[in-house]
Amino acid sequence: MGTLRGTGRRALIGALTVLLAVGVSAGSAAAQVPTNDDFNHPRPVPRSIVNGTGYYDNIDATAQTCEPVHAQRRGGSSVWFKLIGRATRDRVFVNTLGADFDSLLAVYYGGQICHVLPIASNDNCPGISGGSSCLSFVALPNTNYRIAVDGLNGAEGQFHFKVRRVVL
Ligand SMILES: [Ca+2]
Ligand SMILES: [Ca+2]
Repeated sequence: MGTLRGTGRRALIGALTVLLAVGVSAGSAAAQVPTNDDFNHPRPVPRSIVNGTGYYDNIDATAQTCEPVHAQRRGGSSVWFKLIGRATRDRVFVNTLGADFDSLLAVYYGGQICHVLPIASNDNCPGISGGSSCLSFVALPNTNYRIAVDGLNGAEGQFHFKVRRVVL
């Protein structure tokens, strides 16, 4: 029950965040949809990134036709990253710890959203409150992967996207 109560609270905070964002942007140009909203326009994670963190948001992001259901949960506000493969076989650790909304995280192989192969996914990182996500998977040499960060039931907000690669 504590989980449900926590989720509701986060949803309310998410709603307030959206209202604030709308208020701030009123009178200026229309709010910007994240540039990595679509599967075909992912934010690249270059092969030079072995241990890196970026700060992003999924505010006003949308779901696409054919989009997989990430982590077996209803989403609706996904953004995409493209992990560029290295020459080595790596274990890749990805997380959104500290996100200010209840995130979903999922990794896929394939270049067409209607025909991707699920590799790994996570809703809530074990032992962490707040609904942030974490996972790891084995990345094959010279192979690219798409990684989705979505919000549970369309939740939106800001998140750290952390990637760490360890050679196997
Ligand atoms: Ca999207
Ligand atoms: Ca979650």
